[in-house]
Amino acid sequence: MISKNQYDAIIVGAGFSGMYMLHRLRSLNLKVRVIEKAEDVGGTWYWNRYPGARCDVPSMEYSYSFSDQLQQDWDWTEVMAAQPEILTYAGEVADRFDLRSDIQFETNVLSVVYNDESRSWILETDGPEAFEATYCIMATGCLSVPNTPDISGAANFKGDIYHTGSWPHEGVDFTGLTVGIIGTGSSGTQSIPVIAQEAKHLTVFQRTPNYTMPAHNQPLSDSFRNDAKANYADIRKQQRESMVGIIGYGYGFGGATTEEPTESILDTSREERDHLVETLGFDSIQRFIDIGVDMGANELACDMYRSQLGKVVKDQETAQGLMPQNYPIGCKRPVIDTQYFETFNRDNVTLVDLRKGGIEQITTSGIKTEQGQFEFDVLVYATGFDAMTGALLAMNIQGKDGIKLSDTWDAGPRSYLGLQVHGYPNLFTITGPGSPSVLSNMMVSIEQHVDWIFDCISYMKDNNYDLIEASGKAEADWITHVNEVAEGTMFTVSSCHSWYLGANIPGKPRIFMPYVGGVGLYREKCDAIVKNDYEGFNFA
Ligand code: NA7
Repeated sequence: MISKNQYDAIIVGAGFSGMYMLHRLRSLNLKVRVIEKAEDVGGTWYWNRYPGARCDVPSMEYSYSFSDQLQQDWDWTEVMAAQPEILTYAGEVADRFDLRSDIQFETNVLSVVYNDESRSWILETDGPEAFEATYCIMATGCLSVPNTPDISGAANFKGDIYHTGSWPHEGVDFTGLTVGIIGTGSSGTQSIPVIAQEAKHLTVFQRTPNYTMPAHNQPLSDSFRNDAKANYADIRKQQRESMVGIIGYGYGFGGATTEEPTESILDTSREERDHLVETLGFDSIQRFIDIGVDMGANELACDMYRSQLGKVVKDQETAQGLMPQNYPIGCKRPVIDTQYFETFNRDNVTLVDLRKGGIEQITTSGIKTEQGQFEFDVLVYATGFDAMTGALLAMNIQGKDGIKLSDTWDAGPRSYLGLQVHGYPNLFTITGPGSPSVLSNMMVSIEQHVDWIFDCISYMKDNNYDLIEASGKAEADWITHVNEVAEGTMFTVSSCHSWYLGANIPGKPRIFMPYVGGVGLYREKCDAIVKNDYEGFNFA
């Protein structure tokens, strides 16, 4: 017999958004429970333990700002932190604010159903208990459902198969093994150089080459850290008002430019561009203002990029294979790397450019492609995630009148501000589709959404409301706005097949999901809506 636990709020997910949401709601004296699938906190950093996993945002900025004591006490060791350090930080936050006592670990949510009569959400899990709550807050992350491609024969493979997005906690020892890896997005680009150092041989199966930039990661000095800590109030303010929630505090090591781009690439001569590549390498393209807004300018930058790649990779056939073609720089999420292209100069690394012939099947001992058979002991999928909507749709959410989220989002996600969906009262999505989310420093966007939801629930308490729902019109207007600002950017050109558009998942509707307007503008809009008595939301 399933017992039902009554709560004011249920939060699903104990990553950085769920932890902070719990911390804030406790201060309202609400009865709150967090449900988390993993054995501990950390979200994406709990699961993504693959070799080389590292954040691509400077660590001084990829951290909570809500507690000055926390940001003063914590010492990041590198410009961009590696996964173990970020997971330790998440654990420290859980300890410091005693969060674990209100988190139910190792519990998977199976369904989330709105009860029209009791005006509450009922969550069933794979555990013995069900949960009922007035508010249901989805802190389920944007990149939390691994995408495992449906390649025939996978079940026959005799060796171990791993996915970068759900890596074994005990690690994997590749010493003496031959390894195949599918995927050259951020996870592949980070893990390939590290696996190559350990494995006997590494075969990289690449469907689309990526534009990746050198990370220039470095240890942080005490003086740098102390300076940042002394300036944290200002740094945080600038982050919140910026475009992507990053001000680049910590960039500039190893030769990367920290200067705002000022030049037009269209005004440069071939000789000037060659000279820039010669002196600055891949970083040379970061000095131009127009490559993000003009396709002709973008193509010139792509040429500079390919020219540098041809210099770094010694074997010219491999270099050609690694060169991105026919889609613009900036349409996919930027990838940064440490010694990625250099890794292809190693004798124990082979590139299989799937543009010359795709994967036919996985065999007992490797992968058969249209170019031939490749043998290895272990297979790694670095094939990404069902981004932004995957986790929400996996939970069988049903709103008012039994409507299913999978039907509401049949043609792609719909939402007001990425915070609420019409027809799903009292259900909030932290960094949901339609908000800056994955186009930003997630920490900045998470804190802004959590604070907004906290203020909203406080307002409801103060005004004796127990129900909030986004209006259908406000939602429709917001979607129009999200589409308008995305139009004409590199993100939506027809040659771009990014996971922002859902293009990596067969059958997923192609629609641009995040909000391009920037975190500063987005915050202003959210604040203005609040000032205007929560314009676009209905209360009861
Ligand atoms: P990504 O960026 O989605 O990369 C996945 C990679 O896997 C990409 O190169 C895909 O090629 C490739 N892929 C996916 N399915 C297949 C099949 N069936 N065959 C061959 N290759 C395939 O995921 P990541 O985990 O690397 O990064 C996700 C985000 O995490 C990243 O942006 C950071 O924000 C952190 P494709 O390009 O689709 O041709």
